[in-house]
Amino acid sequence: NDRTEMTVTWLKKHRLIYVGATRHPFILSIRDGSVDISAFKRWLGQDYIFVRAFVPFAASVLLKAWKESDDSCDVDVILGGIAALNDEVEWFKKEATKWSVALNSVVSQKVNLDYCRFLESLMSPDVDYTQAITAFWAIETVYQESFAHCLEDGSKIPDELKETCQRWGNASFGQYCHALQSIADRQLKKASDDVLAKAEVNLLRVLESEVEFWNMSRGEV
Ligand code: HMH
Repeated sequence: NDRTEMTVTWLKKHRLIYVGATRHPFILSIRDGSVDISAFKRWLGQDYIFVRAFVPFAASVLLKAWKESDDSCDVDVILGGIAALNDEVEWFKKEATKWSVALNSVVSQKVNLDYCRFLESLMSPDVDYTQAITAFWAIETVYQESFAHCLEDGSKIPDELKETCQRWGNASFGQYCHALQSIADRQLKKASDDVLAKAEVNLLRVLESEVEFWNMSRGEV
């Protein structure tokens, strides 16, 4: 089996679910301007909770890169991601004020709790760097692909949602996702069959969780 660009092979193999995660009706509604503002506010509150759990996960990936990677550049890429998360947390607070969402009284929905628990399971020292970086890449990439699609030609995003789309859809976030993808591909190339199988299962779990997260934002679960 050819292991060059394993991530590309997997996204082709699991294309339906990937498209489901990156072209979800919620995202399409932002793109065409028909988005239900109460759904957007629900997403904002829930994603703030998710991002707060994503920070320690990112820190765990950084730690694994430092311990297990042959290439010290990995740490720099991940550190850049953590720096962006710092801005992101502040942005959520500002955005919540703008939309009158009280972040401290948002209750985590089941889908979000399950996703955050999955992140926590990936923080375990028993999960190796290859598995962790592959999941990390997938999580960031779903948002990048989704919001970049909102910004493509022909979109009718409401002005007050442009900043949200820019946050994840901008070109430099795209480059960061590509850097994560190269790292994941390099690690997957030299992984054992067992680790490879686990990384693929985790990828599917991420994609399913992302679809559920958008569904939840639309009030469907
Ligand atoms: C649910 N997935 C979810 N939230 C996010 N903020 C990201 C991915 C990207 O950081």
